[in-house]
This record gives sequence, structure tokens and C-alpha cells, in this order.
Amino acid sequence: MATRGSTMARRLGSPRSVRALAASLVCCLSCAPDPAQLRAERTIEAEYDLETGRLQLITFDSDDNGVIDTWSYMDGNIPLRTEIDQDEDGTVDRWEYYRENRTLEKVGFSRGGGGVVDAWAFEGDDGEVARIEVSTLANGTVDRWEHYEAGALVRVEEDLDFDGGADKWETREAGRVATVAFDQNGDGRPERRLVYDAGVLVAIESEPDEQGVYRNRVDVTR
Ligand SMILES: [Ca+2]
Ligand SMILES: [Ca+2]
Ligand SMILES: [Ca+2]
Repeated sequence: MATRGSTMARRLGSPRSVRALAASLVCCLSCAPDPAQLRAERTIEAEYDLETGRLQLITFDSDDNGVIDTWSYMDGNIPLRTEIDQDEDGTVDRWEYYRENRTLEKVGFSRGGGGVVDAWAFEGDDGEVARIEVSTLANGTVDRWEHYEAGALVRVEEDLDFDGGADKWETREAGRVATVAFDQNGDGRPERRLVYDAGVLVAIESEPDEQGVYRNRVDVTR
């Protein structure tokens, strides 16, 4: 699992579609007819709500090959979401979501394929992917949280019984599992933790105190 998220994209990147659209639209307004304007006229189309007249969708053929690959859903001039079919196979593979201040909030992608968004990547302060939230049932409900540092998966939380709260916590070191803790009685806190050394199980800890320090440890002989 370590590589699936990290190869997705180290950086979410800026919302390239909106940026390209903005550049094209500015050129439309400011320049005499030229190739850039003609290209914009050819590749960008806007759709408006028939009742309110508000802009609701901009479609864009970003590589000018005659196939629309980018759909930006708008509320007037506020971008809500952009869907991109990067390989132009007819299914969306990238979903960009924006905050109210128009900055990129998260990028959705499909681990399961088929054009269904089932994972969402969030950027950290360093510009790299810091967290990926996953809906393993592809139903929109997140049940797996992956945490990354410098592109490496370091921690995973899972909601195995789908009650909305994590009940399995995994830590990783150098790409290998280091500890796995389980909440077995449903109180939201772990009661048992497996400890690994170089990926091999070496101990089982149990009976945590109020601070979560395990009072019982059984070493596993190899
Ligand atoms: Ca295209
Ligand atoms: Ca596609
Ligand atoms: Ca749970």
C-alpha cells in the first residue's frame, strides 16, 4: 500500500485547469484576434443556468485535440469543482475541489477505477501530499486515513466495522509495519498492540493504562 498513494502524486499541484482557463479568458478580453484567442474560442465553452443566468459550467479541451477533457462546475465566477479526464478515455480520473477563497482544497482520484472517485489527497504545508482519505467501499464514506511524510506512508487509520470511527491504527517505519493497535471493545481506544521489528512480529502488548501505556507485554519468540 505504501506506493499506491505516494505514486499518485507527490504534489497535488495547482488547479491547472482553472489557471489555464483564466489565462485564456484574460487573453480573450485583452488581445486583438490572435492564435491564442482563436484557440480559446475553439476549446472553451460556457453554460449558464437558464433561469438565473449564472455561469454554471465551463468545458475545456485543454490539449486542443477536439475532445473535451475538463469540466469546471461554477457558481457564477466561483469554481466549485473541476473534473478532468486526463487520458480522454471517457471516464473522469481527477477531481479538484476548491475552498471558498478559490484555493485547492483536495484532489480526488479513483483507486478502484471506473470513473468513481474513492480517494482524496490533501496537501501539507510543504506542498507534498500529507493525507489521503479513502472510501474502500467507493460509497463516498471515508473509512481509511493514510498519513504521509516526505512522500512516505507513515501511519494508517482504518474503520474496519464502518461505524465512522477508527478501530485499527498502524504505524510504519522505513516502509515496513512497525506497530498495529486494535480497538476490540468499541470504545474508540486500542486495547491490544502488535509490535514489529523489521517487519517481523516480536511482541503483543495489552492492558493499556489511562495514558495508553501498555502494562502487559508478551514477547513472541521466533
Ligand atoms: Ca482534449
Ligand atoms: Ca480517464
Ligand atoms: Ca470503527
